[in-house]
Amino acid sequence: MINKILIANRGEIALRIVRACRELGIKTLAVYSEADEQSLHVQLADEAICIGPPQPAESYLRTDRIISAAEISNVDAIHPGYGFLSEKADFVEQCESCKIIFIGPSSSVIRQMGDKALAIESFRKVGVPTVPGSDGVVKSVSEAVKVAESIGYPVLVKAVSGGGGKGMRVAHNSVAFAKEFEVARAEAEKAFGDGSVYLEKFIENPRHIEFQILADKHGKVIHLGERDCSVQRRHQKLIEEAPSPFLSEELREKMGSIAVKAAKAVGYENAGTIEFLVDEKGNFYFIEMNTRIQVEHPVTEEVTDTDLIKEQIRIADGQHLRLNQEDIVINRHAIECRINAEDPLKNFAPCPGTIDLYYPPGGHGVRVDSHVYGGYVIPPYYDSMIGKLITYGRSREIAMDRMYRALEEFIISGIKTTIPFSKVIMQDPVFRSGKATTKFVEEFVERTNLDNLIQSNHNLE
Ligand code: MV4
Repeated sequence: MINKILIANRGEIALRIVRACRELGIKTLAVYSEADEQSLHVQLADEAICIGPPQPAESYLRTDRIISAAEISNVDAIHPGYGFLSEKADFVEQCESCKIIFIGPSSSVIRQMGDKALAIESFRKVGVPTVPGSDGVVKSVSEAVKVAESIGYPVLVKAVSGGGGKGMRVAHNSVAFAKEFEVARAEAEKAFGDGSVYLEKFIENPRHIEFQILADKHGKVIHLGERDCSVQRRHQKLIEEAPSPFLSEELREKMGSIAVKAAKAVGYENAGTIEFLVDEKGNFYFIEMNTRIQVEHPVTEEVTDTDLIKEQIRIADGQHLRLNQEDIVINRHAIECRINAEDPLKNFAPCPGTIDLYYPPGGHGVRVDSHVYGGYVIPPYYDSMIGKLITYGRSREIAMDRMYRALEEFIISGIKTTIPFSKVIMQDPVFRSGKATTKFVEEFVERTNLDNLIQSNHNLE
């Protein structure tokens, strides 16, 4: 039985985990850096231990200090949240050898899915549709050119250790290809210490649609439908929603059952996400599996009425999934806007500093997941997301109108945020029509006079 959990994270997700534990009657240990002493999760956890200076490499990534804290405080399990140690197979191995439950899949599945080419191969073998491309890693330029020619341009070179868009290069013809191939390999070597790359046909204007799955330790796997995360800027998601406005019920069922099949094939356990690209014609291709809880999990929670963090904990505790696939009936729509401390008028430059006023919105169909408050100082050491605003209702229309209303109500002063930007998107005809693809934000920024819109929409200061 899990009695106490160490939360190896910070910010809103750490607070989210504290809340789930409270409802389950599980004690919590927060570990925090010197920059996060005033954070809400530190104050709300039952115990807290400082694990070092602000820089992540000196605190949230220090596995030695985190394992020591776990042992001193006698915790049964560690919840890694997202980012930081959540997908570090070596850390999970350490937990396994110390008999501390890692709330997530096994180290071996994390390792397998962390190698993107191996993940694709594992799934392709069992009939999951993947993008036409190389059979795993391509070692030499001469071999790569041959494969690229047979795929047909444009071709994308991707890093095996990449993900989230890092180390990706597109080539539109054979002349450009040799150069992009070498650049991608050098970038991958520099960023990940692993220059291995693989090739895929470049899918133009895709949608990013990901399926949430839950798998218990007893072989039961279900999916909780999809999230559409097409509204991204430089591989940072800005707005996510569930269900996708693009999928037909037929396509949803097909992709969902394939996601379940994929998870079963690799012996997956705990919560996970199967990412697909979907083209204009409705062809879909597996690209990556995320072996963690994701930032955007609340939209799935709101449309399926589940608590994914609690489910993760119960699964890690060895309990049987109580949910059956038939229980997952989605008749609501949810949208999430990430609230980042960034200035949309200065190319989304981070804006750390002190939050002066903080009045979050409320009312029917509104959820705010955030660790901040009036007077909170946003440290400059971490990513700029300071919260998530989620709205939901019986239809997409209602969820969007509610989001606009909630954004309008949201007061955060003292720093710049992405709130006004999201407000403009909520009124945009392309977004409202449900036709946004991964090209949307770029095109939107180009055709929109943000100066005018943000000033006329945002009468704070
Ligand atoms: C692609 C692609 C087109 N074709 N793969 C970017 C992040 C990483 N998870 C995968 N990514 C892409 N892979 C093929 N074969 C286009 C993207 C892509 C993208 C994907 C999802 C969301 C936003 C994106 C923005 C640019 C490119």
